[in-house]
Amino acid sequence: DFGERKGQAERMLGLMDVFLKNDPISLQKDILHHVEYTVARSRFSFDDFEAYQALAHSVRDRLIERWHDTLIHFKKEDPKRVYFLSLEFLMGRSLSNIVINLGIRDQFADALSQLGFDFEVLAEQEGDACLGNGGLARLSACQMDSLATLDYPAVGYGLRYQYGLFRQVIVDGFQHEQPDYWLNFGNPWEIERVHITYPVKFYGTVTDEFLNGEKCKVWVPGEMVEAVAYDNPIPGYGTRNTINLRLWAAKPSDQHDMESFNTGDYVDAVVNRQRAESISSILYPDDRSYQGKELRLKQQYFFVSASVQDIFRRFKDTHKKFDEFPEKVALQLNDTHPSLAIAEVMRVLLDEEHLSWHRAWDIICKIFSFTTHTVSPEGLEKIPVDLLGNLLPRHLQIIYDINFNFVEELKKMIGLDYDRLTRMSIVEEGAVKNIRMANLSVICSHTVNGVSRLHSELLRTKLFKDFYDLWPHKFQYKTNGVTQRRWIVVSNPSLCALISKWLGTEAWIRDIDLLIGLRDYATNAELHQEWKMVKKVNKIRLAEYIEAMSGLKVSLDAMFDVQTKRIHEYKRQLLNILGIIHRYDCIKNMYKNDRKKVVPRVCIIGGKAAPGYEIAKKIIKLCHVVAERINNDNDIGDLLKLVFIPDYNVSVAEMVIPGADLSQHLSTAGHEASGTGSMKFLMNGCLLLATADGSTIEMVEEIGQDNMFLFGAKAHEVVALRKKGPTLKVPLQFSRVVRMIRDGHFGFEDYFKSLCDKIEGTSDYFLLGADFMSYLEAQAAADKAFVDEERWTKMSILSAAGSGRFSTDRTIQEYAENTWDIQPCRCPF
Ligand code: OX2
Repeated sequence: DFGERKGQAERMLGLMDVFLKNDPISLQKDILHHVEYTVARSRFSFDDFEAYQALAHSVRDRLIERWHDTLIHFKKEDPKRVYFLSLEFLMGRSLSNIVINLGIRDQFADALSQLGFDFEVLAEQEGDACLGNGGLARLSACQMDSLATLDYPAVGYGLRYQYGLFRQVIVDGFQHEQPDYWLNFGNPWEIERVHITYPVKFYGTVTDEFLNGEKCKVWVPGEMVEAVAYDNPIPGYGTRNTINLRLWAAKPSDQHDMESFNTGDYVDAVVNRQRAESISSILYPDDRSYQGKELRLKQQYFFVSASVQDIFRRFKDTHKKFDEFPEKVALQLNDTHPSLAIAEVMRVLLDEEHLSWHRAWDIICKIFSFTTHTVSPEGLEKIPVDLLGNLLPRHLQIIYDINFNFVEELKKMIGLDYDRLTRMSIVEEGAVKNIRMANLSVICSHTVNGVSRLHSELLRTKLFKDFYDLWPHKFQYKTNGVTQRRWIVVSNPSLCALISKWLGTEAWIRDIDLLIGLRDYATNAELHQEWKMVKKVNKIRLAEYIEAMSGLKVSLDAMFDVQTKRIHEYKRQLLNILGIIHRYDCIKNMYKNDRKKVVPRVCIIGGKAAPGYEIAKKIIKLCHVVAERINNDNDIGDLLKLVFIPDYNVSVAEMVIPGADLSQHLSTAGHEASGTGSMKFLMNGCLLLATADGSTIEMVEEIGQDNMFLFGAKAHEVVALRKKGPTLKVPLQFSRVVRMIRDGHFGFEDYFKSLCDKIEGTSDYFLLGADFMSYLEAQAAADKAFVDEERWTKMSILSAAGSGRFSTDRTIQEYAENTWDIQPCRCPF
């Protein structure tokens, strides 16, 4: 107790400096101290990796100071907090981001150079934390950065997977997956909280019991696992606020399964206990379909249950009445993955806190908000009733009860429209009975958000039309963003310096709207010179990477044309490759003189295919065989090169994006909910070649159609085009390139047959044939613009200048004001 130990506390304070110092000598002392005592190497002999570890620990010490101050401040102020529940966070590396947000990067760089080390070299020693698949997971990471920077009282909750997203290695052009056991080299950014643990229950039975004369449900579990907290402090920029990302790891529980120890088979019993850890062992590598997998469901409930217990514990520390719960708690569901939280909060309120159904339900309706990232009905999560009932018997009962009440209410409102009632029910009837997680989330949340304006429109008119008609007020959207701290300041330091110089301030790093000021200099010759220099520096960095990786030397005068994202049919990497084959074919058939007019290109493709996604894997192989052919054709030289970048992840993106001239976003309109890669390219002054899909539509409004290369069918035209089916005329150019693949021009014709079949005739669901001419025209327009350097540079400046709307700072501000109803809570310096 602090009161009793007040004397000692004062003495302790006197023994320590109030804050760690950031002058060069103090920093060097700190680093050496960590070399000697944390890393346990002699300070006279340590390598780059050990230096990185010591550096990371010195940074972490400073991070922890602010984190403590923030947590104490939040505790004192007791504001309403948002709890951000997400099964995936794609953090990438942390060091550079943290020192920049703490404002001590240059000090550390100086201190290190005096010790004979280079900050950038040490930063490269860090591995990526890949606890997520793609857009959804990186969005969570960017949003955490903005929550901290904008001083919002927020806590992120997720899972601490031992194996992150698989590492992609390419062998003979084929993707192979290798495990990413990322914790092998330690993780200085997390703090293990051995005392913050919660039991998580699974299986078992539910019985009726009487408590004080009232009937209540008691869940007797069949298995118990312990959730241990690992805290990851997330610093804001330009503020002392440092918030917490709490990730849960599964450990065997001491409370349960002691029986099996008494039966005598001690070794088997220990091995059984070890199995508990498998719950948090692996991230599912498929970003959209994991239906009916028990382990996946266990992961979902595991992290939800631990988080909910943590939230209740924090609330009950200072509050007695549950009616105050909605004034203090906002729960954000990042897609349906955490939506068991609804049933879990309901269960705790009913069975453990003994609130009436009416009071508990009232609380539920006030605290949950749901964001969906999905466009297609097939992408919506369903859980077989048998599976759920077996693993979480009490939750299934609660979901049934919620559904019963909902359907009764609905009947009163819409009458006995059975089709509609069937569609809206949480329970899907059929050969396999399923729980529709999206319906559960929509019914129980006060707000349903889409991730772009178009996405929201599709939700209201298609995916959730029945619900929109019933509750129009629930539906909002928050166009996604990315954080400029990571995607300009960390990844493109030269551009960052240039922007600050021309705007005369660094304030845009917190206030992104200031970027618009660059418009005033869009035709300034001096800026043009400097802007081109920055691009060149970044292209050199990328070219060196390509050479180191593949041995291929690429020309810096060529247009660097990039498409990096998960491989999906709807994202149409295939359209890109067909376009490249077409370009190759055209060059081959040109007279020597005409070749002089060709704009040289380095086409760069990168991305991972889900391990079980055959077609996506074939696309990767196709890219390699086409590259092999083109890159080894001496007749083509520097006019065209094709490179596949293996193992695309956050740190690779940080290098690729600043070096791109053009970036491609080719999803069939109506299929990309938002897209966030495009925002990163845009901020880095890269021109976009894109369909009018997801957030691209809003980008056109910000930077103008003249500054982008748009092509293809619009979302509302896609349905009609598909209906035309066999009567749709496909251009000859398209048939010709597909024929080249079929005829074995690149080899492996048998292997690619199914790929070709998928895009010809009526099976061309993603409309590659229909959009092909329009795509080639957009490519030609990009070539034309590129040769006019002045025009290109102006377009590039205007792209960056107009990218302000696509910062997560804006997204988070909108969530805070219109969805969560929370206020900033700034920690005094
Ligand atoms: C992605 C969406 O595909 C993408 O369009 C969006 O920008 C991103 O989420 C962030 O909102 N898994 N990943 C996504 O959706 C799902 C499901």
